[in-house]
Amino acid sequence: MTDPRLDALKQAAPALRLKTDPADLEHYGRDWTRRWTPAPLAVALPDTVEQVQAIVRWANAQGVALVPSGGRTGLSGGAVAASGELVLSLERMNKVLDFDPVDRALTVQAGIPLEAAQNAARDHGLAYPVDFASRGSCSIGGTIATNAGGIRVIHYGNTREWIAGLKVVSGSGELLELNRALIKNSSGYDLRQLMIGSEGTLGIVVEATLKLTDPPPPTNVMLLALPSFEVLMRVFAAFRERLQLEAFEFFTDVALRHVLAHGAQNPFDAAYPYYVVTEFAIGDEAREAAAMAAFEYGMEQGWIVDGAISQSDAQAAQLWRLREGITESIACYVPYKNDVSVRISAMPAFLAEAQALLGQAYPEFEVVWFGHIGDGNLHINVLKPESMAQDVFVGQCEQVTKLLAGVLQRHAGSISAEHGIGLVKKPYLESTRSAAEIALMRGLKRVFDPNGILNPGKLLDT
Ligand code: 2HG
Ligand code: ZN
Repeated sequence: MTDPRLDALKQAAPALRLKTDPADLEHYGRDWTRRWTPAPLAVALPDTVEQVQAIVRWANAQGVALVPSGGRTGLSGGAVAASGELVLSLERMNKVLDFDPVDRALTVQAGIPLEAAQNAARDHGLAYPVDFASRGSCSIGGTIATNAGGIRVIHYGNTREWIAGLKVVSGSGELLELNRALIKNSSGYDLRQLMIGSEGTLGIVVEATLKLTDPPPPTNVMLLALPSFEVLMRVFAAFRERLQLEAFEFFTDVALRHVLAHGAQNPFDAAYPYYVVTEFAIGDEAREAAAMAAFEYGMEQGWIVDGAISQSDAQAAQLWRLREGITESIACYVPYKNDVSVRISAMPAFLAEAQALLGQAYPEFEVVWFGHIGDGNLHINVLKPESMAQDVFVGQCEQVTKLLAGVLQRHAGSISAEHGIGLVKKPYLESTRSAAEIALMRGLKRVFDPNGILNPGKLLDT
């Protein structure tokens, strides 16, 4: 017997695809956090904006919560459906709708994978520069929901900088056309920017117009070995002063060991405690000389103890794998993830305090440090010992995160740099946002989603 609410949905949108098989419910009900047991009511896979609107109206009428769903590569539980929600998957709405060479803009449906949008931009001789390791699986809608960052923020900024316009279905089912891809538009509140990073709690993004830019310059990739954590920000300052950086990423020997165990190649014969992968523009002699000068300066200062430079695209990809492969290589340990940020200027003091705290708090757990150090963003993954129950492990990590949130607050940082708050970071939101801000956020939620059907319990308690 089908649920009468689903019968009503079929009547409201007869052509809508619905999935209710247990395997589908499990697949679509979880994201990469793997902490919650998926338990959605069903999965809806609309093909059109009208179907999305019909689902939202039905959800309001029936009092069913909706979980907007893209590639579910999120790491904060933002796309988890564990309480009888309807998963609204945008995966069938995955097309490029328009390219405008004059505007240098690409209009896509929200379910298109990031990599497919990047490829479409490249086919037109341009680039969509937001980029990170899950590019093949995540969706543009998901990157908008979290204001995703990634490995090129240092040069290009976050997703927020690259969204010219959005079509969004609000919590009451209206279709909003936000900013209509205008460059200049000083006509009141910018609701497009409000939607970016709202984690599916204010509206469902159905279409986006992406700004495109010139293709990236020719680049080279260097792997640097560093003797200590303390020199990291000095190396960054020296490289940023001399080079046009496209990326500046850091990881530890612990991270490297995991990636190597997953089949990556180590260009060094010796082991070192800290590493940087940096990509920078080349193309003329001056730039190439500057890269060598930065490296030599770091060696002279004793801040760099070894280095490797890519001689081909294949070698560049090999060096990148050492950094981009980290998340996958430790996924089997169901890590507890921190994704924190401070201003770059606050990084040295924050790092010293965070290292002291975590060294003391986690004497028995393996802790993997890596991240977008050039943006002031660190990923600190704590690995669960095999013999420890997941809830005991998470409970211990949550106690430590409270202390880490205190350190972040003192350094005016953020508990979520780029993964979003979702379910995982919700208890610590007050460390980053003031009570007045949170009250305003709640008010906005009520305006856009009066019946609280959009991703309830994510980001804010309902
Ligand atoms: C990355 O930078 C992603 O590779 C994932 O943001 C980070 O797994 C993580 O903690
Ligand atoms: Zn990251």
